[in-house]
Amino acid sequence: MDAALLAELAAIAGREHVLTDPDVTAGYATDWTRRFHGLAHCVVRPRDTSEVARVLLACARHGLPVVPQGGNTGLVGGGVPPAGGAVVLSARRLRRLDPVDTVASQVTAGAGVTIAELRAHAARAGLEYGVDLAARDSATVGGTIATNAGGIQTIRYGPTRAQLLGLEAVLADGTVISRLGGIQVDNTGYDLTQLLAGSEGTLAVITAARLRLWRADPPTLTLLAGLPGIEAAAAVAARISSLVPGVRAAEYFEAAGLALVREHTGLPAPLGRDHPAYLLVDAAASSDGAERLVVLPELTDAAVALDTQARTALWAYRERHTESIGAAGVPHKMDVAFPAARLAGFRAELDEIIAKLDARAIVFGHIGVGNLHVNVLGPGPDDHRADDAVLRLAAGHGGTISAEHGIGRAKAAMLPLSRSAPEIAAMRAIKHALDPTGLFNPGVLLLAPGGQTPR
Ligand code: 2HG
Ligand code: ZN
Repeated sequence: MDAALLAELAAIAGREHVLTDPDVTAGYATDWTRRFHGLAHCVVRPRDTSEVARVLLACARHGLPVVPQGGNTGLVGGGVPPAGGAVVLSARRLRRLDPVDTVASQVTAGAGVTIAELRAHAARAGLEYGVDLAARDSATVGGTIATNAGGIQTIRYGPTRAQLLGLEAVLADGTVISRLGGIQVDNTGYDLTQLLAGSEGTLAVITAARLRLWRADPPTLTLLAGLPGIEAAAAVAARISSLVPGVRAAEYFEAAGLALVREHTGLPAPLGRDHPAYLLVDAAASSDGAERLVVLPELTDAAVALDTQARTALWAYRERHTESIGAAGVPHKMDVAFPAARLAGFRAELDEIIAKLDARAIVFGHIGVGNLHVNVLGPGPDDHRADDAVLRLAAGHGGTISAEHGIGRAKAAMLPLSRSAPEIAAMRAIKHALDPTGLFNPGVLLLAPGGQTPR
């Protein structure tokens, strides 16, 4: 890597915040799944917005692309550099965390604050941040905005973009756009905040955000039910939502995933007997809500937990899926979503497709919002056949190829399954207008011109 650029970056961020030792940069160049890795020329860790701007200008001058990265918990290769190399701009030192505005129920947080830190900060003020996910201890504000992360509370509060009141971000030419005033209704032209949400680091580096907080409404009831299949799980989830107020999560997993979790964690069987499918529901309901639920005729084998310790124990069966699958191999992760009525049709055909590829699929997810995570184990990291087949099947059943993880590098070639040619052309026009030289995240979301052809 260009010694002159290294010297410039060191002058901007300090020598100790420009990392070049391959043993250290490897952690920034490989994603959480271990499926995606590339070449980090170096990792630079600016400490504020003006350093970010200067880093971008220096990289642009030297013609090196920049990959913005938060907690590196993404699952589609969107936050790691490509094989051709890039400078990784780690946002983890952007740790501004303002006092909570309890009158407006808002807070301003830097991109490098983790979701767990933000949630704890809000809780100390008696409020709640609407997004929660298993990666909460590492996933950052900036990364979850860039990917429009969902998580377990999407059913209640919507995805990350629904929490956003404004952003501060640095564009490719080093200019800063900032809307951190927290105005709830602002109808003054293009909504740049929402444009950057879900843009996967392809348009700007997000440095801070103004976020909506909610009146704390903690779950008081967790129910785990064993059911005959996905159709029953979707129907029971819908029925529960109509019976008890405040459903905060409606999650799904299956026997194969449960077996992996138990093997990995040593946890005992959760219910009296085994079932093909399981539904886990969190609700902010009182104990009479629990009484209303347990008499549902569909719930022939279910556990209800009312205290934190028992609730956490039930959640472990769902939350520990990702790590347990990761312990069994390098998974191919698909993150698809359907209208509720189409879930069962997709699920019924999935096994047949996977069996043909001599692989196995673990299916779980946020059934309350129609989102399934299909994790395929078996194929090598560069074998795309399972990805292609599952995503095509999803599109054929009226689904989307990404509900909450984004497109990243993993699915850029498959974007036409979910977006029309005119939509992709409009996205390219936006990309070109904001990042004319292609400084940010080449090959993520939109295939690089002249790159690999759509599959
Ligand atoms: C979850 O819902 C995350 O736990 C990760 O979105 C999903 O590992 C996955 O495929
Ligand atoms: Zn998820």
